[in-house]
Amino acid sequence: MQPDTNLIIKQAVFQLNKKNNTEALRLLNKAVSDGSDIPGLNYGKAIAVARMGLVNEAIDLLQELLGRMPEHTKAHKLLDELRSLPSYDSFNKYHSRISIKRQESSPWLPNTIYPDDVFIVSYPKSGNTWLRFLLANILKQQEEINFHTVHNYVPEVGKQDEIIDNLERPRIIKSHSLYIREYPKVIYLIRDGRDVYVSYYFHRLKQLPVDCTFGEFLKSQDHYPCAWGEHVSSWLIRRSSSNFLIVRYEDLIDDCLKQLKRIANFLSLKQSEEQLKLATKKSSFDNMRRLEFEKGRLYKDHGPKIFMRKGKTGDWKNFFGKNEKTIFKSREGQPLITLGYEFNGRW
Ligand code: PPS
Repeated sequence: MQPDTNLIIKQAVFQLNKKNNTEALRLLNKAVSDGSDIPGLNYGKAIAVARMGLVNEAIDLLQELLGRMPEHTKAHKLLDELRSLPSYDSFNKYHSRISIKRQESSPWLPNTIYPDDVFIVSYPKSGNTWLRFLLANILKQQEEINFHTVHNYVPEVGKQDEIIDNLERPRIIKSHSLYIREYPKVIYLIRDGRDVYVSYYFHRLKQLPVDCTFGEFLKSQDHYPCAWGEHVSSWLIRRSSSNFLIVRYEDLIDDCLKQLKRIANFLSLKQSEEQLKLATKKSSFDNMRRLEFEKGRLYKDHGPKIFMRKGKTGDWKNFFGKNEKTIFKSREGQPLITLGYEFNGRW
């Protein structure tokens, strides 16, 4: 084992003792992806995910560990403890906010799940529609993809279930679900949480009291399906899995074609570079904005006034004063650092 990996594991134990579970899990996953093959790492991961309310995942980790180290007494003890919880559902109800969300997550499942299903998952306002346009433009090159037709090729779970039932396989489905293990293959789209909340504020403006400021919206619990940080943290558990791809909104802005190649590779799509280029052109901000203005969109009544609002990174700087920064940092400062948007809390 590299000395660096030793240090990472020490840091993970430190974070675990401080109950910084997301950070501990990130470090343990890093140790694994750096090549460390210590079965005992699963014990630390199991503690972290169990504390996050993901009991079944913790049980899986412990079983895997005990398969390799049957004499690990602490793992046996924790496994017994988790199994003796009154029931998974009651544990959810009383012990973990994340799990309560998971329990409510059946609306996030289509009628049937196939092993080749792909889910494009994101917290709201992270650029999901952009990704849907990109993929629909790859899959249906002869058709005009606009805000009325995109749902026919990349429908949203819970909203277009009938379309999903009749979709050609492998199906590509949009979702805003918190972590859910049933999704076989996932592209998880991430955007800087500060920009997300600004975009979300404008999305919700029609439903908010007329005098609601951005700061008030940020402070409220009125964020569906949860706070941004909770959403991204819940999905990081799958970070090192081979059927999980993280795409960043900021990278799409930077070099959309490069990201589309990564995505095409992940989905084993055989399109040529020219075809991918064309899809990025058809899904550019300006073209999607033109389509919104010329052709309109679904759900216009309760959605934002203008969906294609700015499409920029760093717009948060225009909306975050001292107060907004304090609110965000205290609630979601850590995931921002974990995801590499900041190095520390001094921003
Ligand atoms: S939703 O309602 O949750 O499905 O919203 P979502 O599609 O995830 O995110 C909407 C934001 O993505 C921006 N967007 C784009 N940015 C750059 N280029 C393209 N092509 C693009 N398409 C959508 C959209 O403008 C929203 O961000 P803001 O910051 O509000 O402009």
